[in-house]
Amino acid sequence: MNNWLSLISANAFMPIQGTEIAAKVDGFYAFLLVSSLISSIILIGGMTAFIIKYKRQSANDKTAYITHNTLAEFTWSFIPFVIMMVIFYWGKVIFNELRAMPDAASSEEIHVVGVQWAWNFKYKNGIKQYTKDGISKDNKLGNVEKQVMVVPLNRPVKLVMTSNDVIHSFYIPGFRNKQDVIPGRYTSLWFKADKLGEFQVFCTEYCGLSHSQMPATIRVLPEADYKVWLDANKPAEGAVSDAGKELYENKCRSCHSLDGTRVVGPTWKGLYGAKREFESGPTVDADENYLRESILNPNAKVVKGYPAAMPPYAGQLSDDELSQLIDYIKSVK
Ligand code: HEC
Ligand SMILES: [Cu+2]
Repeated sequence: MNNWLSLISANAFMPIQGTEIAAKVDGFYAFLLVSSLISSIILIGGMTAFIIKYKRQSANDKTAYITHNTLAEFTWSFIPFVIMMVIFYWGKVIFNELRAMPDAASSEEIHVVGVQWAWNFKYKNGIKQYTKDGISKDNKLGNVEKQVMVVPLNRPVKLVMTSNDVIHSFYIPGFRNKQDVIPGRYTSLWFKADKLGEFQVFCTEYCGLSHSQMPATIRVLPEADYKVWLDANKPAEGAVSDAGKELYENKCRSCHSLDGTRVVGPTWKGLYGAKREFESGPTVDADENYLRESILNPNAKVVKGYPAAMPPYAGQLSDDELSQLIDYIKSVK
């Protein structure tokens, strides 16, 4: 059923389905459309038929005295209820699938930074698809270079996203997937492209003058071509400073080890993804947002068994330095 449903909608007015999930979203959407259409026909058709059939014929026509009909009322409540629950459940299943990050996705992680008005991308191996200086205040006519995010075919990709200024929203219509991008916080999104080609990215959170022109494209390449692209564009050895490591050496090393030993603070070994317990409050998983908070505002959650001895780094580190440190912590396994 999903198939003919997604066919109707895909052919009618949706962009090409670039992922498996896109077809499911379209199937769901077509179901909403078709079921709404059928209900409208029944409702409006029935209403019209009754208007004609029970039209007052003469001055003596009297409306029968009817107060209620339990069976009719139950039926017109229960059937829509069942349909609503189907819609709710179906929507939830697809939503979960869109949101649940597969483990494999973290092996292909790309940083996305929204700025007024462009999208910047950074790869694990140091490739940067940045607008000049990472910002583009002057994109008044949308004439900023278009950033291209190159991704492999048939492999899940994880985006870790943030914003330099205001809220943006990263929307890939071809993948039927979208996520807000928020300053001071990381959000994430994943997809597995199963069609080659180029897919348009839109910003879907009104963010100022050139909002409609925040340019970016996702280019899906076969695995082999993707590898070639990665290698060809990789910054020269030495050009990618081990910025995160350097920051660690300079600022954090005195209190944090990499090998599991306890110094002043907890070791970073295996920290990313681990369950953290605190002096007070519930436990959390150490994800990007936890790491960010622990660096900027360490006293918000004090790790159990440790003194609140870490100085806050809010205002001391740039966004770039922060993400370099977080990447570095993530690499300490
Ligand atoms: C003066 C010592 C000190 C310095 C310097 C220091 N930290 Fe800490 N850090 C601590 C202590 C103590 C804790 C545990 C108590 C807490 O959670 O605040 C901690 C906790 C953390 C945590 C949470 C760890 C966990 O196990 O959940 C992170 C992440 C962190 N620090 C990152 C950094 C980074 C990045 C730097 C360098 C920019 C840094 N720290 C510099 C002392 C320090
Ligand atoms: Cu925007």
